[in-house]
Amino acid sequence: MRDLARGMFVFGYDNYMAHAFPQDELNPIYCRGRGPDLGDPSNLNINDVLGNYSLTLVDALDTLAIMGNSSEFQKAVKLVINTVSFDKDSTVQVFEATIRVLGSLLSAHRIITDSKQPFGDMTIKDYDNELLHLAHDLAVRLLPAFENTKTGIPYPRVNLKTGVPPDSNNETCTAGAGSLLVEFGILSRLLGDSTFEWVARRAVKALWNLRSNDTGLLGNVVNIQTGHWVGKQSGLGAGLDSFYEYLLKSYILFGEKEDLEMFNAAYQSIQNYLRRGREACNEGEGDPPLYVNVNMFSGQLMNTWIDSLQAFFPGLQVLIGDVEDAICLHAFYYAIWKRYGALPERYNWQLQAPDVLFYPLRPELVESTYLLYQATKNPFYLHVGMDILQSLEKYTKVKCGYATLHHVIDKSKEDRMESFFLSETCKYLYLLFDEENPVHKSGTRYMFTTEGHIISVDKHLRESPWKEFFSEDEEQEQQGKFVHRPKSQELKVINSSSNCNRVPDERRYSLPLKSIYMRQIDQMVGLV
Ligand code: DMJ
Repeated sequence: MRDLARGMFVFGYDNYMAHAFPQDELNPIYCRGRGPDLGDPSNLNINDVLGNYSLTLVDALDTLAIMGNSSEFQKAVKLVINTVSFDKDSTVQVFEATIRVLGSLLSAHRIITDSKQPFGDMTIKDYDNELLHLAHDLAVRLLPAFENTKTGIPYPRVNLKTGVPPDSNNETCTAGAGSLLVEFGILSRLLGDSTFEWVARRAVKALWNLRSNDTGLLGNVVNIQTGHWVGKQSGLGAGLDSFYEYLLKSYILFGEKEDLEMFNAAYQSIQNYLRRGREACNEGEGDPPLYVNVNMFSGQLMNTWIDSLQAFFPGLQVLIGDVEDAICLHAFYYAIWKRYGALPERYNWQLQAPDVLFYPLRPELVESTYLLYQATKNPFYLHVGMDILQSLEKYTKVKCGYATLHHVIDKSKEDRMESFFLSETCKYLYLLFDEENPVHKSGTRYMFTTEGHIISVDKHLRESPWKEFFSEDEEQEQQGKFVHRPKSQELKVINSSSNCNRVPDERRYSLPLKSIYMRQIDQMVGLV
């Protein structure tokens, strides 16, 4: 299975290099490349992601390293250094440029400069921090998004040459504006320049201060000048997903307690208002736990769909040790996958049918599967990974790569292979089956950014000249490579009897969820 996952990545990557590079994306059906749709600047679906900066190559760098392919990694890094420039008349989405490009450059820079070189020789001859300089250059070009905003919440889009476009939209989604802290914080700490972390942190705090006094929830779309919520929907998926993720991951990386405090409060509100179903995942009566979309002010149900982005949440729950609850939500998403061989973008749990039918090769279910396997070592998750791999091969493989499913039922396709397929979907699948990978065995603790880029967690990133140092003692108390365990008084999660609610060893080789509950979930998605 590991070789199959590697083969999937290689097929997509080689075809991108052969048919699309230096353009941003591969059109895998017609075997050609695609850059920003300059003819139609309003085509945000495409232009938000593409920037005319060889996106897929940049996004794939650390996957090459994780797979131990040093010659291709070195070749790719040199290509990036020699050919990628951000001095482009491209209007990009700040969030996408940050997580896909900035994050990848920082990750690869750390891999190159790691004195231990756990993935093999990934050093670059005469490397002079070029990737860090590129990251810096990009971040400087993104900074105008944080200017002339009354709240400190950034504009969603910026032109890399000219700054915020004059006709710019004042509305942004919470995840887009509030999930920049990991990459901006790393950059600040590597450069010793607080600017980037400061603006990203100010945005998080501004959003946080706009949460509802009654429920503690945030909405999904906000006006950056007035601070009014334009979208009052609160949920775990689109518009909010990585906001929660980065509160916790910023804490893991930088050790700033305020990030953990915000995460804890957000997690509590999520449990109070979004979680429906029986109290425990694996015992008791009632419907299986499910996280729904509610009005941020009233906590009232807003609709009856969940989206595929939400499938990342069990992985986040693993990081805080709420493994039992993670098992149930993951099982729900896996049941949907089993029914369609993919995850529809939106699934209506009341109608037991998809509301939005496409599947753009997203990684979230694989990501949670991988993290649950790391936490439980239950072979069930290897089986899930195998199932996902086989469906991808069967339904999405085309002449020159892997294509977006336009329709999860009739399996018709769109000519698009998003860069996260190589940076996340293939990476998590490969790591799931590669027990001996240095990510698991090297003794270094790694954290994945929201785009799946690895960043080693070490005390140097906790040092900031503009903040007091994170205490060594506290750092040593944190154990485990993936399962971060904050101190009990710091992190209290509902439905958890302990902070790390691990699955007992005796359940390791039985189903993680009692078969009666598995069947119940299968019934809920119309599988049986
Ligand atoms: C990725 O770009 C990131 O994971 C992001 O946080 C949201 N989801 C997409 C892939 O689905």
